[in-house]
Amino acid sequence: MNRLQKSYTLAAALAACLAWTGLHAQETTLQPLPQHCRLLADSLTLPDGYRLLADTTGQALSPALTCLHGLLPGTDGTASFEIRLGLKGDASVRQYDDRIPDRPEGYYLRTAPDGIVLAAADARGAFYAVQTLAQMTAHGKVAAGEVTDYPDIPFRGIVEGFYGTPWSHEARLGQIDFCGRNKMNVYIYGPKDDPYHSTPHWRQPYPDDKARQLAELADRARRNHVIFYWAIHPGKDIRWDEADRDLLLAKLETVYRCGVRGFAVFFDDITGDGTRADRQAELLNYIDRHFVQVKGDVAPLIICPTEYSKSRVKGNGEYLATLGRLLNPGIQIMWTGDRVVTTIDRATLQYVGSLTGRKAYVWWNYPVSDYVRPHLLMGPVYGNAPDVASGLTAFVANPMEHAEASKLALASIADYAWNPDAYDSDRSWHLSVRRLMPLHAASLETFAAHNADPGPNGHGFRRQESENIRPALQSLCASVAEHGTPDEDAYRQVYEECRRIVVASDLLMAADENRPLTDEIAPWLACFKLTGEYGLEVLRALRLRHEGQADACREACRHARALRNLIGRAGTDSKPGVKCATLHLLPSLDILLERCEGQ
Ligand code: LOG
Repeated sequence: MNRLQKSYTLAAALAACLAWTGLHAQETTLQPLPQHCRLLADSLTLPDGYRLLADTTGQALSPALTCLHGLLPGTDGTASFEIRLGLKGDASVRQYDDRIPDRPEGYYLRTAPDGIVLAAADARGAFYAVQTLAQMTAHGKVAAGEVTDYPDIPFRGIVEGFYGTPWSHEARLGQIDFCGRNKMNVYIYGPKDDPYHSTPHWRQPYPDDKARQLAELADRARRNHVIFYWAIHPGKDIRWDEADRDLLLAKLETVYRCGVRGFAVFFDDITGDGTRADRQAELLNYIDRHFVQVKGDVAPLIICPTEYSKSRVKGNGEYLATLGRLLNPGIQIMWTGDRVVTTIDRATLQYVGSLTGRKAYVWWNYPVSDYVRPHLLMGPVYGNAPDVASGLTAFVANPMEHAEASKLALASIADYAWNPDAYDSDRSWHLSVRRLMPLHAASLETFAAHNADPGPNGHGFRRQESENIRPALQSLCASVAEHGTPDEDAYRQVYEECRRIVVASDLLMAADENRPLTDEIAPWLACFKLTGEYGLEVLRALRLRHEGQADACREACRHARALRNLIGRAGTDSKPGVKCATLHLLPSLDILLERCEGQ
């Protein structure tokens, strides 16, 4: 029985039991979706004060406690409502020990009229229990019920590994908090355009201000139970000699002194001598032996190989086989799948696993848009297989240079990586939209639904787009092509969608709810509004033509054509070439306009 069936059976049993007691189970809005969850429709009113029973296991629980105090500030030693927070074996939660999943990062959470239990397998699990509690809490009330939870994939997170303007320091701090809230435990810092990460300055230490920022990121990561990895990309000009090896180690040492405790070496997108598997393995093993093992508090090393996707593998895969044979066990090897940009399935994991003799550390190239910069990739996250967990150790995603807009996909990726076989892309997308802009969710959803496909690209990676209106667009175009008369129902649907687009653009542009996001996507919002206006004018031309009002139709066509030209010129000096709705909506409107212009 797979997990989906398991949960379903549980849900059916529960429904029967709740029906008997006259209660209704609440459809969960928790994200990532927990493994097992039973929430009742009736929520509990939280008292002003509560008694905290938490064992102080050194510093381990401090991120969880800080988060709990932020959520529920009113500790009161005399209150009758108890909150118990602890790890397996702690006195505070001993009576719940057998409910704690025997899995890394597992936790058991129970909210009931007499109190709350947060009992975890380890410190990160305790932190995640509090994150789940936070999602169950609103306006002084908490959903009542039980959650038993753990991740299926051990490492989940973000690899800031794109070409283009690296994220700002503020954006990174926000992303690390976002990781914590979404139960992601890895952030890999490797922006291609940081000169101290790659050529020309990988050999030099960071200037003081940048070093201070790294220290701040590492600290923020610790507070969120995120492993902050710093990556170096030396392969464009590395010399395989002691001098460069020592410079590289010295650089790692300077970053270590900033508080960073995770390191990666990237050899992607290089040519020449840097691509040699034996030398790369020798360097990584040297770092492992003389740095990671000596320090004792550093996470396992990660390498991004030169042949990081099946499409890059030469011959019979000797390169990867060499890495697999030579690299110390425990060193993680990244993999983007059969192609550079593609979805992940079991077959690709088996392929790379059999070459390297270890599970893959997946670098997923989504929602990265550095190869299609005019587009935003904000549609549902779909296509990865549900049965991947046994073939990989990690699933980290490479985002867009737009940090806030990336959060839409990243929240779903966190959801998928936590519980892949129960992942539902539409459910996840709707929830992620709501998290980003709860007050403008409908508008943001309209925007995101039409900003999904990357357009034609060298990787052959495409996404569905405008799915809600696609059938109506097809019928409208077909009816006009076949008998010149627009199908009424299709016409009305497309008209309403274009109205929605104009309104959504205005509402989002005027909104103060999430300025970092709306400022970031402002050039696309302007283009999106033009697209809606263009659609409305094309439809008006179509109606006038149908009514036989030739002159008025011509005028409408002129205006529509002007709007179309403005769409073609959309963008600003800093963001040239902005594209929206290019897969179905815009091409359909173009066909209709040409038809009207042809009279
Ligand atoms: C780069 C990456 C880039 C991505 C998408 C890897 C391992 N490396 O083709 O920096 O963001 O593709 O364009 C890459 O994916 N190379």
